[in-house]
Amino acid sequence: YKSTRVETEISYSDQKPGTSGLRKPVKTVQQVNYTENFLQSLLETVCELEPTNRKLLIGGDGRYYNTTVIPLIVRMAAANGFKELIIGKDGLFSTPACSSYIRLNNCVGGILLTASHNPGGPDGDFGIKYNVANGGPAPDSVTNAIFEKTKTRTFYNIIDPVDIPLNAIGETVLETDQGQVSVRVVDGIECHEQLLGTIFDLPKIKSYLAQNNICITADAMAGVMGPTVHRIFGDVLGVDPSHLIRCTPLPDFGGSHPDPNLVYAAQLVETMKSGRYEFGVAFDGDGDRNMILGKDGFFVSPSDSLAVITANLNCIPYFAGRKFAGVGRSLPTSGAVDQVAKKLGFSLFETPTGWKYFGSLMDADMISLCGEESFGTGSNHIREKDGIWAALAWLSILSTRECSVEEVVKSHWEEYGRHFYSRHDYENLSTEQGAQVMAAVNSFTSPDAAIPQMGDTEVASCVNFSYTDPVTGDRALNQGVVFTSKTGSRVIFRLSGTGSSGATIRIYLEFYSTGGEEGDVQDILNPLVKFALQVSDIRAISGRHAPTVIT
Ligand code: VG1
Ligand code: CO
Repeated sequence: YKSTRVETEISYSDQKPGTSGLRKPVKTVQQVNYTENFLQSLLETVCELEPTNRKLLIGGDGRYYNTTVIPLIVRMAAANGFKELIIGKDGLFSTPACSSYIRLNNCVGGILLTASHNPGGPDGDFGIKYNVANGGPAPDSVTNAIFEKTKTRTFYNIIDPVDIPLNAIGETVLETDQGQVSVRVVDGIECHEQLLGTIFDLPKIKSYLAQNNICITADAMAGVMGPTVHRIFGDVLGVDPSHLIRCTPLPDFGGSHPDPNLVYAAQLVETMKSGRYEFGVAFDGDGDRNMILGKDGFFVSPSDSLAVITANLNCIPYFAGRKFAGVGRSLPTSGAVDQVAKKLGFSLFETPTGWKYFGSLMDADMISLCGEESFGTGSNHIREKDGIWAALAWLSILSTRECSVEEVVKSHWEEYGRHFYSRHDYENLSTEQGAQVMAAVNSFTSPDAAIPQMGDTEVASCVNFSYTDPVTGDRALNQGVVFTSKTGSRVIFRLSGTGSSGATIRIYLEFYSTGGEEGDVQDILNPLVKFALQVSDIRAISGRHAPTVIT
């Protein structure tokens, strides 16, 4: 195979990776040289940062266009001096499985073709994300270096077309003018599955389910987790395959929006309401997110999930044998876990949104567990959030405590108080409208701004959140505007960094009660919603009367 340096006339100015990689409509990515422009910049950056290791993982969530781009990555990586390329069978590798594989097989990193929970198909989104040698998403310093190169690119390197059958496990050795390149197609599940087997007592969970006749169900939302769900829930835990739904990965996720929340995973919610199952879980397109439901559709908010797992570490064998370093949560994730950390004496870190900020804390052994309100939970076994890990963590708790999801959560609220929590998203505003809303709320950070009351309490502070990584010293500015009331309620505004066009404003609402308060979450949060509408003027600015999605 001969390599060629292809001179290009077009570079692109819009290839800045967001919260979790580059995400664009498929149609955008199909522009001339668009993918090549990004990939060459990425590959060069990797070679500059890591001069010797040339072993690269290539995986993805199975969405449309992945199988077109995978051979392109092989050809460009080979032409740029990479020596060992590992690809998941059928191009599939869930995000947590990628993280496991990179770590356990000493890869320099991995290119993950995923736009996670964004819809797929020819009219959907495409994504390219880079993970570094620790298995976690590339930090800002790396993605910024890639972005700088994309803006002025004039060439890319590529070898002659190759034919790698992605549906067969095995090795192909390419003889190139750069030397030999080994391309291996591997089972994308095995490594992750084995790792999970060392973390949990799966036989114990299996016998608990069998002995108590407990039915559980899982919905993979036609994303990449389906085959893993069949292996772990089906083969290992003995769940009848008829209870495992949407487990065949589809390029367009069956037309669904593969985001496991109450809106998009409505099918699972309905199934759970039948009362037939004690436990239900849904995963997103790339398998890193999870939604946990109990019998009759009892919803576990992701922020509570993190707090509950932290309070029940003794149910998970992995934590029994090691020192527990501390917990991390993203800024907008509720303070439920803070209460647990305080009581149990764990240190707590509040980071900007996005998993990449947890990686350095884990590498430095400062946190062992972390989570986000956006249905992400995980531990330091890898450097990504891990949907199936979260499901198994919950099943470990249920089988150790021998009680229901609802009992676990309600007893948690009794002990620690309850954080009523919701997120209101206004999707697809124009970029200008998004900027206007953020400017409106940001104006309250000025010391002489008069801030209205939040419900019947005064606002104690309004800050624009910035973060300094305690390990690397890296700074992240402008991560969200936070209003905190005198009683600890919070209203936070931020711009989403995963959309593929326009602007999405996320409004996070949190009210803490120790009084055993009950009732509809949205009703209880209503005074905070009113406050949010008042300070942001979002309805007038956007012309919208309601959020697009409430979770
Ligand atoms: C969203 C979530 C964030 C999550 C990110 C990636 O980002 O809010 O918590 O880490 O998606 O998740 P944003 O910038 O749109 O709010 V995933 O499952 O795409 O890898
Ligand atoms: Co995801």
